[in-house]
Amino acid sequence: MTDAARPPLRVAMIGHGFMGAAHSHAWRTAQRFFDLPRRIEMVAVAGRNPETLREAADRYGWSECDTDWRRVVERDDIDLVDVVTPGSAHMEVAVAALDAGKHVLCEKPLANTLAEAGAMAEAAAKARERGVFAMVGFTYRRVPAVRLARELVESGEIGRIRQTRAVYLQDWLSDENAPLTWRLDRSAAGSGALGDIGAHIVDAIQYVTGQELTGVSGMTRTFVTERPMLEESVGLSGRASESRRGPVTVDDAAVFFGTLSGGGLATFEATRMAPGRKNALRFEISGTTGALAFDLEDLNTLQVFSFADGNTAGFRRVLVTEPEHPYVAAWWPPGHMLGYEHGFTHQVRDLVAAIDAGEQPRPSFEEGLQVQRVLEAVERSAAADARWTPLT
Ligand code: SOE
Repeated sequence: MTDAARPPLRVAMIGHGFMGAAHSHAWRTAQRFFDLPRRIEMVAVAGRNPETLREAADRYGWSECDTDWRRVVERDDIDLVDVVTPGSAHMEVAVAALDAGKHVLCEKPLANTLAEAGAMAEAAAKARERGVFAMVGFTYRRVPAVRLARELVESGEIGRIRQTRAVYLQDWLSDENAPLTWRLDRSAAGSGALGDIGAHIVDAIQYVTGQELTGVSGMTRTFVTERPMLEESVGLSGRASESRRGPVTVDDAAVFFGTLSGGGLATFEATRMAPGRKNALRFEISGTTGALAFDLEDLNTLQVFSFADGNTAGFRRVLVTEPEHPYVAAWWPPGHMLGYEHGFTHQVRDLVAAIDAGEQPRPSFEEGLQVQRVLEAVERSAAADARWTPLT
């Protein structure tokens, strides 16, 4: 059981869109399934629009709401600030929270620019000296099959890594009349498919292999350069205006390849224009003695191949739903599936455990900065016709 005698961890969330819903669910659920060292109190949520804010607070279970995020961040009765705003606000909110002595969880990608990400990593390093911690929300690390992949690589199961291939495919922008949401506006989102979903595959590959990308070459495209303005936001998209249109200022797709610090080669593709693919984050890791493959649209399984099992056997489909698999014991009996939201719940579990132990939760802002270096290098390479670009 979560220790009721310990002081609670009092949380505030800034922003309340799609990610706000996923994070709220996690804050509420983690202590019901995992034995957390501290009880969680969902104290306050902040946002700009008083009506949608009130509705979000009631629906997702926050006790209070406030349209002034600064006031919330400075409150004495808040221990942790969860940042789920568009990327353009990450730096300002996260740095203010760290300066005010609050632990921070910040959605990915860490920031919209390398300079902002650098300032955030610096603020996090200073805060750490005072026992205050920051973490960036690459939640897919907490999908049991992804964590298992990491453990198998670490234990030498597939030998030395030679190649990795990763794609993140969605189709919600295939329709040329899908409206201009903030995710299509460079000043709010920083980049398009590259930062939104490319960031996930870069992190997944660096995490699972335990290696960093050292250089890249890439290209980006914006296939639809103008779209109807957004009248009303609904989920990832919304209702499009019939008369007003505006420019798309981010990429629709990015393809790139890079070198890994262990000497291997890595390829990547991120697109929100792959008809039929809804949320297909897929990767395959090829080592000297075996390989691993994962598909988020089939997230309870990991494909494992080992030459030791017989060269003709092909990949084995491992159902990652046994109690010995990462995080699974806290949930259902074997074979009873987990979903998208569980990664967020596991993230809260690991974050609270690390804070309580006085340890740096992972991924740290430094790890978020490393992903940002990759994204920035891809953009620089793409601007120079795919020129080879070492990471700076
Ligand atoms: C939208 O493309 C999105 O919601 C991303 O922003 C999330 O990070 C990813 O988990 C799913 O797709």
